[in-house]
Amino acid sequence: MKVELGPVTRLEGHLNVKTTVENKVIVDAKCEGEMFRGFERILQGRHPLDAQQITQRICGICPYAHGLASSYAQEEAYRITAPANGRILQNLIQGANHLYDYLLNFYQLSAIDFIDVTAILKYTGKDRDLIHLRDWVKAKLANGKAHAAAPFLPRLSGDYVENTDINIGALKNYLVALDIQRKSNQASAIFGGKFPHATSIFPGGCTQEARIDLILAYKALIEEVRAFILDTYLPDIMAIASLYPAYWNIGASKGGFLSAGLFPLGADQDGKRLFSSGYVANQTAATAPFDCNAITEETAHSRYAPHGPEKLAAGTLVPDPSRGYSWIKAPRYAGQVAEVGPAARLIVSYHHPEDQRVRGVVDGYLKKLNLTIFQLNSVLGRHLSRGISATLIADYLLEACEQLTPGQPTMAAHKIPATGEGFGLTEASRGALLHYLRLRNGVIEKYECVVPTTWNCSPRDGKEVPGPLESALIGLHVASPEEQLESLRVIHSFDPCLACAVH
Ligand code: NFE
Repeated sequence: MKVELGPVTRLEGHLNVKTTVENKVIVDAKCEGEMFRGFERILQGRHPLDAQQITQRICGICPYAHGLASSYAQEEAYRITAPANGRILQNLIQGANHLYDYLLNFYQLSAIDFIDVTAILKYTGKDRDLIHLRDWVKAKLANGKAHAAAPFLPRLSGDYVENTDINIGALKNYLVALDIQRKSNQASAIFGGKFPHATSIFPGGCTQEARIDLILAYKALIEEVRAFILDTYLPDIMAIASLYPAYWNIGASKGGFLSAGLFPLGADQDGKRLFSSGYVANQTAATAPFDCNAITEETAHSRYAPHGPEKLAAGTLVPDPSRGYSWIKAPRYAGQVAEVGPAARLIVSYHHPEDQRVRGVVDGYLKKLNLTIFQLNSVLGRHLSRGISATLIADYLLEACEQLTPGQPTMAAHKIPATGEGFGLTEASRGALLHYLRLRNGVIEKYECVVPTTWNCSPRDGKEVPGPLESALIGLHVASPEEQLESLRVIHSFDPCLACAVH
């Protein structure tokens, strides 16, 4: 039977997944990005300093990553580098955004695929937030308006957690996590100017100062967020993992793993990063350095004029709604499908000889849970990878605050050349993000973005190879073919953002 899962909720943007199910097993899956956007066209002919502002509008969740990728690309085109303070401030803005985003994915978007929210109806305690939630859900049900109790009800049927205390504890943390996310966003805004779209991110650094009062305010917020990550977020991931161990082996994508590297540790964006860049082939330790020239995009099944694999500098964008099944293009790395995101980032760093710190922390979890590194390529593996990344990032941000030198410059001077080109690489929370820009006569002649969800929700390529999410769904057993709670768990583990994917 054929079952459409769209519009898939609890993600950003417009995703449909068309599945074919036989004997309760998904035998085919197609991810459809359902809306065209066209940011790359909007940028053509504009002044390059518009780019780090306009590209942030691709998304309200990961805007700083777009602003930074654009700034890095412009730095390369202008042949400048940021002063040490400027690079650190860029990292501080982006890092707090990662923490917010991981908590959002787990509590608001994914956890209620496992938690039984109806447990709140049995709540008899004194917590004001939970009493409020209970009475709100009760009132909706009493009015026959269960459909209005979104995002909790209605829901798909399935094997939700049975223990009432665990369910109610998780719902409490769902509410607390909202407050902690606000604190992360406040921290970003201290140096970014505001959330979601930062005014201060700029090629060559950051226009905010490295003032002591700002640094202390930032640290205080990140310390609170870090405490929540250690005391609540990681234990909640472990609790779900202990109840659903099968999900360490469910939802694996079939391609390789790609990371663009995150947080330059010196002023040079091409130098060492906290999380390294690279490509790792599935189930092997075969690694390759990240090479922008190995990236192509193709449109065999996308709603654009047909073309085979194109390098970024040559990339075209001619919409054709009569073709294909998705507005997402099909990016490939050296011709291979690649998963990006928290699991891919850890898998790449784990195999990188210089990333001993990441490897040590990841090894600790793998040993404790009796897992292999490639089991991070799973539903639980992606959630654990976000949790591990959150601890590493929070620690790094606090250390980085100590490396700022108050009073020293945060911006490099620059002169915009008439011609030039540059690549900007970073890891958005959802994975590898690449911006390419080329200048002619001092304006943007060409702009290309290759975005995390473009990789993960890629349609088939010209060789009919499915994208990562498609391949993770094919072979999945579903208890109810019509509802497919299991598919939703797989999809949410990738944390798709369709606004970004199509851009
Ligand atoms: Ni719109 Fe984004 C992240 C980027 S994902 S959220 O993370 O870039 O495609």
